[in-house]
Amino acid sequence: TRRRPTVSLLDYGAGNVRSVRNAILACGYRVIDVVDPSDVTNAEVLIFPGVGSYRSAMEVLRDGRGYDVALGEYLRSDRPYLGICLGMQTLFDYSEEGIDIDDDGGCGGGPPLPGLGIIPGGVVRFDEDGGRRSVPHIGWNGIVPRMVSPAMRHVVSSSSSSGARRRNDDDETKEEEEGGGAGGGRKKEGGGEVYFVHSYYAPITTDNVDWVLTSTTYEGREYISSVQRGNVVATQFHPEKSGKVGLDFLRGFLEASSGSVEDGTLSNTSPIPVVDDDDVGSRTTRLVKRVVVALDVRTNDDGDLVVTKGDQYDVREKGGEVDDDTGDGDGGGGCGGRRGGVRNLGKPVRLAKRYYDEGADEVAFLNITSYRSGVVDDMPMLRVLEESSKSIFVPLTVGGGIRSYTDPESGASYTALEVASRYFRAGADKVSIGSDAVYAAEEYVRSGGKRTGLSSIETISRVYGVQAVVISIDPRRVYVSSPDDASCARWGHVVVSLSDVNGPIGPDGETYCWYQCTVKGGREARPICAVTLARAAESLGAGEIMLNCIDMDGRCDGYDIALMNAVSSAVNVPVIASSGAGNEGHFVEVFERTGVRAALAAGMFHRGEVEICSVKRRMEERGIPARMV
Ligand code: 1PR
Repeated sequence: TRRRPTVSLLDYGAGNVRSVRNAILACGYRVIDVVDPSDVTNAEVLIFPGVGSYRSAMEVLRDGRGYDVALGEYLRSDRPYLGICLGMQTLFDYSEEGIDIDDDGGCGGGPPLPGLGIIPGGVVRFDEDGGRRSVPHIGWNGIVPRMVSPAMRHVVSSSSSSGARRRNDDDETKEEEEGGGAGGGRKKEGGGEVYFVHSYYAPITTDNVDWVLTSTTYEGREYISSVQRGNVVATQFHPEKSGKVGLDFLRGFLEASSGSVEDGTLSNTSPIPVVDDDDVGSRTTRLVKRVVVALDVRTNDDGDLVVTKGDQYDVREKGGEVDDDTGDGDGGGGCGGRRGGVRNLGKPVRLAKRYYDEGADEVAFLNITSYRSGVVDDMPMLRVLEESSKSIFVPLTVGGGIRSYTDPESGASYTALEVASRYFRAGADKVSIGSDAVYAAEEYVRSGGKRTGLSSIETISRVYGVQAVVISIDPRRVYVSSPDDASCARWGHVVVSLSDVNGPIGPDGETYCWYQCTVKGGREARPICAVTLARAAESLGAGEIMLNCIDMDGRCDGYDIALMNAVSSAVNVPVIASSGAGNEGHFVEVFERTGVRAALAAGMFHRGEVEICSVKRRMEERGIPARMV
């Protein structure tokens, strides 16, 4: 048997590399950290999971200690290397990421930042041609192989494209054995998608085409999704976040590297071109619509951390003891008085792992009692993330309590960035900001659109990238009788019509409403509307919007279509629809009728009423792209 080489991990502390580490461990390899440029020189296999910004990555490599020289020599001598995301982008000659972007999306000037110059060409922004594309490109997309290499052999057979989707033979056999399952013998589609999250991309040029291992299409633009030459492999996508497909890719790379380390034939992983250019041109990939599961987490009356779920944000059983829980739940459902214990729907890590196995594209943990105290010392939640990230290889979001905070006992103060950093180090890929985003947006609007650079949204996105900052909006309907309601006009609230949507209409038959933002999990109403908040948050640097609706939460009546439309048409960043899903059809409806790019559900999955795979099957039947597992 081959000796497994030790993997050296180049971690410069800018984000979540825990999941890369966990993915390598899950493949059965040992990991050591690079702490000095000589560790690069002496590495058997080097993995560079670039996170953060291009500028911060290059600054670390060029900080005078000699990482750039050591890495350049390592790469030029064709030693086993896997770069991920920025770890691929830094291989190019330059990136435009360092160039300031104007408010109108144009380049504000300044030269591109030089990279390592291993691969000819540069890295440019997706909306470089006038801001038509939504950035960042977040989610699961296909990859079209242009070559076959040992690292890719698991992936190539199952990669997807809308024009000529390939099928995985294993899937076919299994499906036939199962007699077609609920699909009634329908051939399985999809599979093989991998997870992307980036705003900049490397175009294919005649100078770099012989490096291109796979290409991917995003909103009509074909670009380089992975490269390989000899033992140097790099991916724009995140294998460590791409479920089983990603782990197979990583394992393939590590196995191929084991051979090259052992017998000294350093180029034995060279890829073989399999697809000619004309063929590739006709095959485009597509971004699937994501199915997200949310786990509302809190401590129950016995002190255990449990997954719970409310109705209109009230998580207590109806009836039972007098609630002495300092107002918990009073805001959402307006249900004070006599209520029972906190609903316990399971243990967070176990439940999240089950959803990962069943095909969740993303899992979000929300600490719903974070309004009470600071979360810097929130060890249980940090442990949930640490444990989850060992066995869950899709993106993990954590929300609740992402704000600056002073510990009342010790008097120690923490910035929102410090709080977020704790969660990133524990394994989160994104943080979701609720209440603090409302305050920041109000300030932004009050100042006439000035960015202070100090808000949690700005500070966290500057260090970890916009894709790492999700804004969780908790609005409640305020009914009005006319679209021209005078007070809405005065405050700039966006009024929508409810004549054609799910859920209740106003108590006096009103068929219009605006969506009032709340803080502290629905306990306090604020003067800003959800659309204004979403726009302001995007301007401040949010990369995604998780759009709840207190009126629809837990009702199983479907999403608030009017709200989803109002917000998704007002911003360019992806919107995740949330609150109200009760069956597969609700997912189809929100994807068909609105511009949301993901849909989230909680209760229906926790109660075992609907399975993730049946949601996705229904989506595929209706022509909505889904990641089939
Ligand atoms: O304000 O930054 O500390 O964040 C607090 C976070 O906790 C916010 O993301 C807020 O949405 C969440 N939260 C606070 N209180 C509650 C509660 O339920 N009492 N949960 C709460 C919000 C909304 C979704 C829910 C969907 C889908 N939960 O997570 O899972 O509505 O549910 P459904 O499919 O069953 O209808 P901060």
